[in-house]
Amino acid sequence: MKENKTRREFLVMTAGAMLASRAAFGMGGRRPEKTRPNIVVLFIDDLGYGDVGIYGAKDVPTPNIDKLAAEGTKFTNAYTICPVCSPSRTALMLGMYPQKFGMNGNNHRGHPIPEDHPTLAETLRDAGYFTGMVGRWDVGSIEQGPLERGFMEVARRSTLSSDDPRRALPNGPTYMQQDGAYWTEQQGKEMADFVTRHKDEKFFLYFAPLAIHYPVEEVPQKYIDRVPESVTDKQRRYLSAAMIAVDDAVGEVMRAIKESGIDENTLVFFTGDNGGKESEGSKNTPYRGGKVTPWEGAVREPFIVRWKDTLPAGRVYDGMTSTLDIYATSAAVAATALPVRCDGVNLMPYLNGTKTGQPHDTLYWRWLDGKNIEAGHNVHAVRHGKWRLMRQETDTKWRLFDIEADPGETTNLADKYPDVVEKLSKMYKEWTGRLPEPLPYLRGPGGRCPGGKGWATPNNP
Ligand SMILES: [Ca+2]
Repeated sequence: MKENKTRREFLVMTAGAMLASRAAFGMGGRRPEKTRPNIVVLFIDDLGYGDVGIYGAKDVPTPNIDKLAAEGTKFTNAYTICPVCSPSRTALMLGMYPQKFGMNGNNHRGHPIPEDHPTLAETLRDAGYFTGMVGRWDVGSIEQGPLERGFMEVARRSTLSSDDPRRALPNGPTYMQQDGAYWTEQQGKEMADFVTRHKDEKFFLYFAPLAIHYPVEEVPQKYIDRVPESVTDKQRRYLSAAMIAVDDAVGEVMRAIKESGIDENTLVFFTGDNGGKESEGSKNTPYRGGKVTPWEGAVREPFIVRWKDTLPAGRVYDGMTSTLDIYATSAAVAATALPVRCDGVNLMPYLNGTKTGQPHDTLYWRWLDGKNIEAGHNVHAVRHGKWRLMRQETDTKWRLFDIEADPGETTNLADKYPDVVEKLSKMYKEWTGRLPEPLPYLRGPGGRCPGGKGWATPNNP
């Protein structure tokens, strides 16, 4: 990131951003340093709506995540912007629809993100935050790793040696470290370590574990032993065990935050990058489908926000929100300007009751991974009010669902409500009409994360 470009973009402050900032703080200027919170984003890979206890998963014990919700706000109408990883992660890090610069699917992975678009890490770093990442990246080009795009520390991953027999696992080894440690468990310790070392600074911590992405079969037996006996499906047992490990990691970082005495001054987000993969044992109940499907379960996500003593505890919020809002909310609480090209909304006024109505009236999806069109990998969708309009590339007509009355998308209402189809399809056409042509398929590796073990910094990558 070129410093001068960053500053130029920061200077472009809209009246809206200033007002939102003032509304969030109930004051006219920059928030006093002592009340700007630390920001923690817990972004779980392939997290199904039905994979979290507080969201109805009776077969997955997630006491630490459930506690986050009990002490904060549980969202019931929250979305990610894509049914697959890379566009979703890019949207989180840039606070905008990546379709606005041509990225529409994982096949666009590896293209650079615009140099003059500061990432959330760059924005918070420039606002005085110490920025750290634990997990995977999958944003931008190979040259745009997390250390190049705003993170000051990145927990390095280590992998098994080439002669380790566990390499024989299908798709593995992915979760096991060279010393036999389970990566998700190690990452919980790394988060706690980061919090403890930076408790006296303002920090931004981004946790993006591979879990609960496949291959969940690598989960150690000690986690499988904690899965309720009532879970008899083998794959669901693996997935539930992997989710228990994620929950432990969430517990680790929350313990470190509380023990460091910064509990009331830390804003925590918890959500996932896309819906759960059903063939891996995930559930997206009550929604249909999951990861890499055209259905609601691909993009509806658990979403929890916790800020002790600033936001009320135990609240359920049903306003429509997006992962895009994490950037906007973070910029507001950090009292820094939101880049004008961002699409998200500052959620704080909605959560503290100073603003009513919907954060978003309409959300759009355009997922293009068209090498597999027959499998439904090209999806166009609009959510507006209670309606979900959706069309796969192979469809000749739009499908329309009342997603509130029919979360399982069992009844296509397109013929019954042609006026709604016309209105929403027109809105979609106007949205896509403002987008550039999709980038060529590249299917590159995305941004790299440093190898080795321990903490990497720009001077020690
Ligand atoms: Ca994913």
